[in-house]
Amino acid sequence: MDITNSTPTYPTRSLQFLKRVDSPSKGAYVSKTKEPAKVKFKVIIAGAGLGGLATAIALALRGHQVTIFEQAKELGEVGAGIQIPSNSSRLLLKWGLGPHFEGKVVQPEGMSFRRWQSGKRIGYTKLVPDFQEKFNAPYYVIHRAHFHEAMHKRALEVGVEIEVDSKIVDYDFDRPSLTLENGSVHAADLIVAADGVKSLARGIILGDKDQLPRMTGFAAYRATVPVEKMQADPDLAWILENNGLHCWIGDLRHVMSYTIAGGKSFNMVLSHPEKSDPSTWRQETALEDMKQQFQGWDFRLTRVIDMVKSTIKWPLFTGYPLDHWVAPSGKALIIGDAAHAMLPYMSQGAAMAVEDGSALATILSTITSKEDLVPALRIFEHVRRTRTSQMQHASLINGRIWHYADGPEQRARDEGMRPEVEGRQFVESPNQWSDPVTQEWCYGYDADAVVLEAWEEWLRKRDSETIG
Ligand SMILES: Cc1cc2nc3c(=O)[nH]c(=O)nc-3n(C[C@H](O)[C@H](O)[C@H](O)COP(=O)(O)OP(=O)(O)OC[C@H]3O[C@@H](n4cnc5c(N)ncnc54)[C@H](O)[C@@H]3O)c2cc1C
Ligand SMILES: *[C@@H]1O[C@H](CO)[C@@H](O)[C@H](O)[C@H]1NC(C)=O
Ligand SMILES: CC(=O)N[C@H]1CO[C@H](CO)[C@@H](O)[C@@H]1O
Repeated sequence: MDITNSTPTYPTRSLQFLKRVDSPSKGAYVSKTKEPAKVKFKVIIAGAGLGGLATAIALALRGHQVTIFEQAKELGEVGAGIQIPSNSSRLLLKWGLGPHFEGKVVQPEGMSFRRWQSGKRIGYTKLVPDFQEKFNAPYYVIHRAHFHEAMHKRALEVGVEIEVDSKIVDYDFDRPSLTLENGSVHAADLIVAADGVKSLARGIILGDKDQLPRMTGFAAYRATVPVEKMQADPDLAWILENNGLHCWIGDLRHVMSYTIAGGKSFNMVLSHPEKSDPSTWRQETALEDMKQQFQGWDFRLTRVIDMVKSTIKWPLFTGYPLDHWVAPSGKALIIGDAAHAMLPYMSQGAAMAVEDGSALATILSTITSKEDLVPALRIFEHVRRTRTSQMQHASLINGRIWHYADGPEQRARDEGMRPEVEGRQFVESPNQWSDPVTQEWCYGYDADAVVLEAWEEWLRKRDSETIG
């Protein structure tokens, strides 16, 4: 074995410089992850959300034949923002979404955490140029509708067929096939269900092992305010400078905010405690309730909240690591929120679905015979289940770190973030965007490389067993 060339088996930063020798687009894995598939599959995807579209694009780019069935009459997303962290943007740009993002994405200069009452900055992660330099990809925020539209356009460009107004009412995962509401039956080599948190496929694949995503005791209001309105107020204009992300944190509540729509709209996600059943919520009172929840917070924040004309209240669920994602036949699986719903506190839900799609396309394009489909899906399931359950956990942990009432934990937390605000060196931070170890795990993750490595290891093991 060539020891000098093998991956270090201990934590080290001593080889970091190697990452900067060549631009990443010339790296071995990247070229490998662009190779066309050796076996071409006919794939049906259930659901044209961000996860379904991402998976469709990744598969079609490798030469697989992809059809999506979507129940909605028209494609689209809700009117709110979404963050696209570096390791998701890296994949999306590789898939050619760049031109569709132009004029739509915003690249925030940094992320600031703020005290709930004074707005004083207590934590800070510099994103530009740091994330681009460290993780070879920008950190974007975007309007969900623009993100969805970009994905939709790219999917059509690469030959994906999308059928709207096509509600799936049943699956036969042995064949595999699915039945639409209008009675038509559609078969394929593989069915990928990206049908969201209320997934029909999940229950069929897991049977009595199914675990429904659970309420977390939190809900979020989502709202936007036109940027001109804020610019007109001298107390508020600073919030818009450099398109920064700002997160006010306090007792059981927080407000994550940033500018979307190419800089025209200010987006907020306002998380607060909520134990009641979503079916009892009344959207008519949501606006008033929202203002109530944040009374006494930073007067500049509440002034922005007062500018909101309408809001939607969302329940916040988290899933738990599921027993399996792949049907016993090995011809169907769940991905995205269907497989791993999570609190939005790491801003990684859709990013995980993008990673799922990329990893799936990569492993399916490496196999050399249809017989390898089943083991390949098992390896995929293992790798992705590990990654996404960790992210579910990290999201829950942010709910703990951010939501302390004023007191000893809050003071220790704020003290722990102080070096990053003052521009001093640090080796750990309660801010999970800044903590060096969390950061490397979260944004330095290469979904394609990890799944390929696991697959190659499985192949080596199989080959040595056949020979032995
Ligand atoms: C408040 C909030 C903020 C968030 N912020 C971020 C963020 O900043 N960054 C991030 O990465 N993620 C974020 N997320 C998470 C992200 O929105 C989700 O993880 C992501 O949208 C999931 O995509 P999906 O395709 O798996 O599911 P969905 O978007 O739910 O798509 C499922 C699709 O399947 C269709 N479907 C369902 N059933 C059927 C059927 N029977 N037949 C046909 N079609 C069907 C649905 O109509 C839908 O189009 C946030 C979530 C919330 C709630
Ligand atoms: C049912 O819907 C599908 C997809 O939208 C379509 O292709 C098919 O022709 C429809 N079948 C009938 C019988 O209407
Ligand atoms: C898939 C992907 O974009 N992976 C990148 C994540 O960031 C690291 C840097 O830490 C790159 O080396 C990977 O290529």
